[in-house]
Amino acid sequence: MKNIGTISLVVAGIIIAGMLLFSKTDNNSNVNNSQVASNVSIVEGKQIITINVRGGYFPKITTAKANIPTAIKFKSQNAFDCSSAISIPELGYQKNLPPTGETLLEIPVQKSGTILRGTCSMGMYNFSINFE
Ligand SMILES: [Cu+2]
Repeated sequence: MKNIGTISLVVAGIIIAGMLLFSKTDNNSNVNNSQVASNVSIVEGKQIITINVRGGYFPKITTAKANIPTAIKFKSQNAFDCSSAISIPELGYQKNLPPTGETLLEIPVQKSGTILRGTCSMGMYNFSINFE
């Protein structure tokens, strides 16, 4: 029984540490979300769409270019929630992202008018990428 007490103390510590990290980085993510197109960049002819993962997907809606090679970069930071279990049904993609890290997903060239939608495994959080 002593062990259970110790474990719950450790768990509580981790949760508190996580909450502190959340509150520290919140300002930064707000700045990123307000810059509409800042999550799409083109590097050496390849379009990189960055989606931030933690308690959901940000930005929720991305406008990207159609007809060019594209990759989606999932950036997770302390994503100890179900948003790390990501799925993009149109691509048959399903993955458990690391709680913290970057995961690059190369996707086929998309036609104009295509909308890719991603969700967490529970369908609670979602995001979409519109190709124009
Ligand atoms: Cu979920």
